[in-house]
Amino acid sequence: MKATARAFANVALAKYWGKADVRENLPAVPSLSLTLDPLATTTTVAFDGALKGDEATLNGEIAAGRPLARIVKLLDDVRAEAGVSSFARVETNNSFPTAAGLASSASGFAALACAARVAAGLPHDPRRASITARRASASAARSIYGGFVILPAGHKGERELAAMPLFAADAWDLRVVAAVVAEGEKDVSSTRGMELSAQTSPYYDGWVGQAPITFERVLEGVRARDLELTGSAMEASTFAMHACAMASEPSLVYFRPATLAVYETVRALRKRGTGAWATSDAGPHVKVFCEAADVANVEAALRETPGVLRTILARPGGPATVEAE
Ligand code: 2P0
Repeated sequence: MKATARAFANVALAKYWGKADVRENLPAVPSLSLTLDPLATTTTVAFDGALKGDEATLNGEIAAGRPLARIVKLLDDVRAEAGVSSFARVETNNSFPTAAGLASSASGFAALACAARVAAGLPHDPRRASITARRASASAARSIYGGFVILPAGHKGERELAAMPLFAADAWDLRVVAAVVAEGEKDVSSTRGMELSAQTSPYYDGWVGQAPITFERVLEGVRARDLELTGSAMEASTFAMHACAMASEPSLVYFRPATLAVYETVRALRKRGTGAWATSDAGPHVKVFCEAADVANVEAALRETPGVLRTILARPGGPATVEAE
C-alpha cells in the first residue's frame, strides 16, 4: 500500500484561466503545455490502517489548512475509486520554489495522483491519473504526460476530462530559461484568481471567447515546430490572460517591476536577432523559450536584467513515473 511517483512541472503556451465548472474543476478554455525537466516533485503515499487521519509533509514541513484539505480531497477520490478506507501518509518534495508561479501545484498533484492511485492498488493508467489530478488542479492533468500536452476545455457536469499527449519530449528540442524574480509564495492562488476574474473582470468573457483561437495558433506553431509562430501566439495568450486578471477587482497583478524588465530583455534579444519568446503564469517569474543553440545568449541577457535573482534551465520533460514499494 505504498508507492512513489515523480512528475515534472509544466508551462502553458496557451493558458488555462477560468473554470467551466467549479465543483468538477473543469477549465473554461483549452490549454497546451510543455512538461519541464528538471522541475520535479517526488511524492510517496502510504495507506496505513493505523492512521487516524491523512497526514502530509511538503518539503519536510507538516501540511495543514488548505494545502492539506486539497490533498485529502484527492485521496478521498482515490479511496472511493479503489474501495480503500484507510488513511494515508504523504511525503512530497519539490526541486524548486513552491507556489511562486513555477507551477508546483501541477507537478505536485500529478505526482500525488499517480502515487496515491498505485498505493491504493489501482494499476497505473495515465488517463485515469490525469482525471484524478485534474480534479485537484487542472494544470496537474497535463503533467501526467511528457512533452507537449493538451487539456481541452470542459463542459459543465463532465466527469472524465483528461489531458492528452500531443508530441513526446523528443519531438522538438526547445529550451526554457526561467528567470526567477522573487522568492517566497505568491499572494493569490490561481484558483482564487480565476474565481475573482470570472466574477469581476470586464474582460473575462473576452478572454474565454478569444482563448480557443489563440490556442489554435499555438497548436499550429507547435505542429510546424515554428518558434516564432508558437512564441508570438504564446505571448498573446499570456498578455490576454494577465490583462483579464489585472482588470479584476481587487486587481490581480502578478507582475513585479523585474517581470516587465525581463519582457524588455526578451524584446531586445529579438531585435538583435535571437529567437526568444516569454510567458508568465500566476506569479512574477518569466519563462523564456528559445532554441538550444541560443541558451547561453538568453541566460546571459536574463542574468544581466535588474531584479533577476537566478535562472533555471529546463528542457522538454518526460511523463510522470510511479513505482509501487
Ligand atoms: C496554466 N495557470 O495554464 C495557467 C496559466 C496559471 C496561469 O493552470 O484552480 O493551479 O488548481 O485548477 O491548475 C494554474 O492553475 O488551478 C494554471 P486550479 P491551477 O498553467
